[in-house]
Amino acid sequence: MLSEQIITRLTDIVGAQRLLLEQDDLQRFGIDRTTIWKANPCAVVLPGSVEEVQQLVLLANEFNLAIVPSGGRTGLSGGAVAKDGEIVVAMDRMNQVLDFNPMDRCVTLGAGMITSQLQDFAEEQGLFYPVDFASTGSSQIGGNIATNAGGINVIRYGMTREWVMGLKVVNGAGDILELNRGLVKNNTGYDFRHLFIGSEGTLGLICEATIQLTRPPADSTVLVLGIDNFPAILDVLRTFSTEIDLSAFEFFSQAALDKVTEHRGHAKPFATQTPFYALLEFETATESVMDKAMALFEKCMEEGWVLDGVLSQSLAQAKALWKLREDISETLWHWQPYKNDISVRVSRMPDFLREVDELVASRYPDFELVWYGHIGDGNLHLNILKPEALSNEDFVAKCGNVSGEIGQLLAKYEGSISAEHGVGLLKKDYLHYSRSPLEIELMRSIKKAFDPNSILNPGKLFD
Ligand code: 2HG
Ligand code: ZN
Repeated sequence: MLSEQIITRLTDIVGAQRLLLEQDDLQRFGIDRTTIWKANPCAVVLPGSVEEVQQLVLLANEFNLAIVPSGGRTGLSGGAVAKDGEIVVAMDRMNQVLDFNPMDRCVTLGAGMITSQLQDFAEEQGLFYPVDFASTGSSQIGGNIATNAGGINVIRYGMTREWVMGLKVVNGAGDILELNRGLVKNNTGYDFRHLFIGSEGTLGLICEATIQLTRPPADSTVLVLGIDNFPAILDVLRTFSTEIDLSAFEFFSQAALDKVTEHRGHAKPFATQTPFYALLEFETATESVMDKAMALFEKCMEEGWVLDGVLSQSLAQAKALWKLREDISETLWHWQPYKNDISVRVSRMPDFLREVDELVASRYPDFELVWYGHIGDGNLHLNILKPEALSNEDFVAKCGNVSGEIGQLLAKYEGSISAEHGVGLLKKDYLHYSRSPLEIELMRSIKKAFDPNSILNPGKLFD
């Protein structure tokens, strides 16, 4: 419960309309897409300017209040969960385009802008913002930056980090920092911009961002291939990527395809059933690319890697094929999945996946695994489905054990316990499998430098 004094101070900063204290609002703003924790913030505030954000942070320091920065709350690791009476600072109102320069192809915007609005803005300017994923309709740019969001085009365009040219942030001490100011070249020591990207709201609140836009791609074609076994997916990846610039190389298992076709009513790509499917996308500006793709497809069939395939003949068909991959995450909510978002080097994926399959089959035989992900980036989304007989608590506890065992395997394979979703609350107990004790200690020192009283997103990333 907040004291009258703090309520008055919060109202002075954002105005009574922008201070939300009703249970409905607390529940809505206090949670992300995870289902493990319960929302329990003490208040939600909606600042309208960088100065208001600064005032809020100064107030939090004065009264030792914790702040949870909040974007579109589409996260899958609990990074935006407010479960311990924190104040949620939601950036929704700071969503305007503030500046655009066609020469620099840079746009400066409020961190609360929805990702798809940035994509639309770019298109209106004849340009392109290439970071793309299923939740672009509700995620916000600030959240994308705070988690260094990845998505389906990383193989070609990289993660969010690649597109951030500048940031205006309020750190945990309440200072306003302008980082990099849109410069392409700026070798003046430590680049704090990159520290804030992926910091999950633990160092500062991202208020404004300057984003690089690029030339739009030419029309592209989607190819879905039915693949005989997991190692063969990598043969296909190598074969295609040495000859063609791929903009996506995704994969999913037969189990994922079955669930998405049954529950969404999507048509199967072809009649043949195969253990795995790969989805490739590439620009087809010239006939020769298409000829090359057909020749590579035939080679993969001759080698026995690929058993069947379909090539999109229209934009509508390309979109329909993408749905088979993009709708998997949403479909799986039906089975209360426990999510793992892990990566190893692409070359190590077959051995790693085999070891995880063997581990789960021998130690957790009642668990169904659904594999899919961004295989071109070495990123696997392993979803474990809850067996009906198991209670929620027992399932989460058992999955925690699985994560520990997968963590050990990841340490052996020198992989990451979080490829693109972030650490948040869900993965912090496993951070040490990917980062050394010294690295984690250095992270703590960095947090102290930017957030000396630990008021920003405490308990996220590490304790
Ligand atoms: C995707 O690639 C998303 O579809 C979500 O990153 C993955 O829900 C998941 O496990
Ligand atoms: Zn993903």
